[in-house]
Amino acid sequence: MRIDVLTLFPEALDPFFSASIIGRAQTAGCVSIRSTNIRDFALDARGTVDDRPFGGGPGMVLMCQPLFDAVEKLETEEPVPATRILLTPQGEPLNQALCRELAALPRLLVICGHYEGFDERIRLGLRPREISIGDYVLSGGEAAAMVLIDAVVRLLPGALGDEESCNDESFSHGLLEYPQYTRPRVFREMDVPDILLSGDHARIEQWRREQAVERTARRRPDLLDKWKQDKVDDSSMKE
Ligand code: 6GU
Repeated sequence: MRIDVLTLFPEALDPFFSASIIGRAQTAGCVSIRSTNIRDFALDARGTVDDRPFGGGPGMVLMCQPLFDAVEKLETEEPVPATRILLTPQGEPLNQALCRELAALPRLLVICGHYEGFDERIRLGLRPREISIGDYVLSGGEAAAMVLIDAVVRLLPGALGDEESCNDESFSHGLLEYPQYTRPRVFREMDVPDILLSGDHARIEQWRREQAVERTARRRPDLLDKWKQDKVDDSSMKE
């Protein structure tokens, strides 16, 4: 997969893409991520990319021209068609299903904004898929780009050490993860549950399942309802 990020702060993003799982995924050849400064496409020497809003009001608005030029330049550099993504709190909410959908695409072009807003013609002219990472306001799209790219890249084949550790986690089955323990068996008078030391893999499996359901019921009843519904849908499909 190829990912381009258009941002006014590439220096904020680049260290994140070089570190940890994403860095390793790039070294392993699963993904190639490149950030480009929107300011490089300004036409004047001062690097102007924003201007005051028509109609008045506070703040500055990201202009069309630098962004259109940047998108068109990046897209013609390579023949692989890019899916344009605009990060905005007005977008569709990011979830695991959407991450899976994005992970199956050959190329993403992620646009971060860092100003009070975009010229509306960026939406109308570039027709990006608009995505939000949650119901709160960030000062810019950079943190959202890190979230989205992390969540997508870890799903790419070969990005994680072993495929197991990806499939088993929260949301893949629609439930939150079960509790995990490692050594020592007792820490500050807190014991590891006996069943995990029993060696009885069938019962351990069942216990983990129960813990996951119970934890989801208590913390995220909304997810549990959805999980139950999906199970019903699955079994009626098989009939
Ligand atoms: Cl994608 N951008 C900004 N600026 N704020 C957000 C967001 C994105 N998602 C949630 N809040």
